[in-house]
Amino acid sequence: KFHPSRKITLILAPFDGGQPKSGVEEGPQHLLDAGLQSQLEELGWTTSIDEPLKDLDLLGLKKDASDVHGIVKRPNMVSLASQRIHDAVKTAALKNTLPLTIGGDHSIAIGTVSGFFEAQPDACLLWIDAHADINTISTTESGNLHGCPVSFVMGLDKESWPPHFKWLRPNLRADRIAYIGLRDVDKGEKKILKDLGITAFSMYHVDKYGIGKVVEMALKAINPENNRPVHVSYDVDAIDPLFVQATGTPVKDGLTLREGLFIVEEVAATGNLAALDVVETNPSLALNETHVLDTVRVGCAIARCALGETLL
Ligand code: 5AB
Ligand code: MN
Ligand code: MN
Ligand code: MN
Repeated sequence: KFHPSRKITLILAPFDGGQPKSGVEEGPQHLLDAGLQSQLEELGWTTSIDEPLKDLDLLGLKKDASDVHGIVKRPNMVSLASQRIHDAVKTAALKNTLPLTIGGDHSIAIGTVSGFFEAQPDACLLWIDAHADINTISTTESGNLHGCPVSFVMGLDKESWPPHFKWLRPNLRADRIAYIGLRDVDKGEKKILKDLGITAFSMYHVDKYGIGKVVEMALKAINPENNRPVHVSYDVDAIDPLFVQATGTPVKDGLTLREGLFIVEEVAATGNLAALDVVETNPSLALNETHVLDTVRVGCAIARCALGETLL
């Protein structure tokens, strides 16, 4: 319904500054090499590629030990990258194309979510992840900004923000986000989720209700009339490491591959998917080539299922 044009803007975000492990910046190229673009075209989409981080490379944006703000690592690098991605996503959405952003680490969602919600203020967000990524500058113990994007787009603890994020205008409300797949949530994050009454389904809920009911409840909470554009931010570590080995922060006891794909199949069926991120594929962390191929194939499958591929 939101995309009668069936046009995708593929936004490549080869970025690793939100966490310490290198290799995650190779994610986008691996998905492209695996044929992502032609797979989406086969589903009836036209695709064009936008590479917002090419310019940052030209600017010589590298991991720099002096780029710190208290415990927070690389605020300047993350801010510059996410601002560029914000602009790319917003522009793609305003042109009535569907922004599909391929990461890169999950800090880039500071840009994807804030940019998409500027174009579509009525949107809602489904965050598929083993982690809640809602640490604030005050609660983060790692200082890695890929654990913080949700708190930024919600404007939590804004007084403590590194000055680099002055450009960012928080635009996500607590009643417009729901989580599925959680199983490694920090103490401070649990308190935030509880205090703000955020809809969150952990693996406990998936076991208790089944994935079908969980997806139904999640969508009902953030999109009761099924009339809002849906942004899905999909961290591949939501899926069990049995299927997704090549990722930076794997957590056992996760979604099966079918459960993981079912979530986006259901969103596709609503007709309201309007933006998608697929992040945290890190080919360098695989033990062997099969693991790389498995993980990259899962990344492509998430995108295909979200964009309309069905089993029958
Ligand atoms: B990911 C942790 N909560 O803040 C932190 O992979 C992990 O984007 C964050 O979900 C994981 O460092 C970030 C311990
Ligand atoms: Mn803006
Ligand atoms: Mn995660
Ligand atoms: Mn994440």
